[in-house]
Amino acid sequence: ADATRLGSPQPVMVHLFEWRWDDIAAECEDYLGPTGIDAVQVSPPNEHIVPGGVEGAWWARYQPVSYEVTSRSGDREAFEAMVRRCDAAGVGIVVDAVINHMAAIGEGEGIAGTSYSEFRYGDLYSRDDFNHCDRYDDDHIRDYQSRYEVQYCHLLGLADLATGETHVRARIADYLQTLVDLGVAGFRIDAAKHMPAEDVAAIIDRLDGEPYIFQEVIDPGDEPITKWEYQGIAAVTEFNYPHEVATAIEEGAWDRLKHVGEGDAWLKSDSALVFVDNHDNQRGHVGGGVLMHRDAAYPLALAFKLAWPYGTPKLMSSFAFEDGDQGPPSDPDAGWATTPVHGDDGIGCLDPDDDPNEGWVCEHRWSEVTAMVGFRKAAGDAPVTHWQQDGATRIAFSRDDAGFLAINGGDDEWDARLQTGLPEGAYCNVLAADCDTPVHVGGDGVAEVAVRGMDAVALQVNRTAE
Ligand code: LM2
Ligand code: CA
Repeated sequence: ADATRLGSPQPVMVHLFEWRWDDIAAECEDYLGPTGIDAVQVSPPNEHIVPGGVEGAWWARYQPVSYEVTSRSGDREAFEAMVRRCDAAGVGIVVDAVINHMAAIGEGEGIAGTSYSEFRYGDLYSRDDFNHCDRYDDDHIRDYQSRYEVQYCHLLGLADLATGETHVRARIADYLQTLVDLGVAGFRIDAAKHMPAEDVAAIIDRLDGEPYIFQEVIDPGDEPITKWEYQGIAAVTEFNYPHEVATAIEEGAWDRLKHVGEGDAWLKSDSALVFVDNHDNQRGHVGGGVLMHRDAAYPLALAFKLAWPYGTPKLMSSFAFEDGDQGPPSDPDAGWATTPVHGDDGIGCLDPDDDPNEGWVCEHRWSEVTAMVGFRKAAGDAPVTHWQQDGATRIAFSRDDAGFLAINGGDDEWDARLQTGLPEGAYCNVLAADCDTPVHVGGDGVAEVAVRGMDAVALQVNRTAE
């Protein structure tokens, strides 16, 4: 679970959900590389269904038809160019690998023209390559308390691959190896909980190269299959994180954030992939009850995440939506082709103050976010010191002698003298637009800070006023 494989000691990842390969390439050069974001999680690059009914639904990407590298985001040539350009900008590509299943049982044609029918996907897989759990008429997963059902029946009716079989493992590993050979930096293993941990391990063992891998295991804490089973293989999504951050903030108990990552219920820091929201829970698809771009407290939650030294943080970069099934901004006349973020015809990134139901949100470009990415890098591996709080809504902590963050989750201004670990000096609040009102830290490390309601102040050692 070595996150430094992403190319830096404290890597930060962003999920450019449903972005086109060409746009991601440009984003690596224009924003991500310069900001210090190390990696991009991209939507599944392989051939998927052409969504009917729900026009352009995003979840078409989670229904593979073949391992051909052609998708709504672009073709193989565009994918390769993106990997090259991002790599040159110092940004790794992390592929969302949908390997537990193929498209929903049925028939149709994929986006690259591959035909499929019941348990047959082109020349890739046929009936014997699938699990047939023999529990119900349709063999869909119903009982999440049954380990067997969760791993051997069909998740949402998606044809469940027999990942215990050597030849199925070999096909999946071939696909992943092709991507490693193209230069991708890592993988998100989709629906890992739905594959026995030993199957995931066996597939990964077949790969040459050292990709960074994180496994998506949704462990609500009361099911037989747990995140602990996967921790020894590679990193794992820590679903306590979005839920604890959201509930602590919504309940006005910001002081609980002090315990994020602490104790037996949490994955080890270097095994944990952490996030405030993801593409599923921001639209209530799997869970919900999280903070997202629409919420006023979201930038503060992200500031906390980027300042808090637990786990490998992933940022969500969303498209706005009204309907949870809605696909990305796209042009129905062009066969649901995704609208570019960059370029003359692109609708560009939304102003964060707008609240429309369509458009690219680009949370990763928000000034608070880019500032806090810089903070995380500057803080390095400095430990948390000087935790302070005033009631339950006002919290502050240092990253030893490298940084300091104060968050005011209340409505009234918080004027306080707070202990930092910083050397004496006049510091810029990196979350402010300018450095017109520097924060003074005395020789004793005490800072005089004024934090407006629902706002934060962040100081970092290399950012002093001139
Ligand atoms: C995941 N992780 O384990 C993804 O993060 C999640 O986004 C995927 O579900 C899921 N697992 C399968 O890869 C999404 C979406 C579902 C959608 C599936 C497949 O959340 O709603 O299911 O992708 O496209 C859709 C329909 C559902 C239908 C299913 C099969 O929404 O109603 O179920 O297709 O036709 C009958
Ligand atoms: Ca399975």
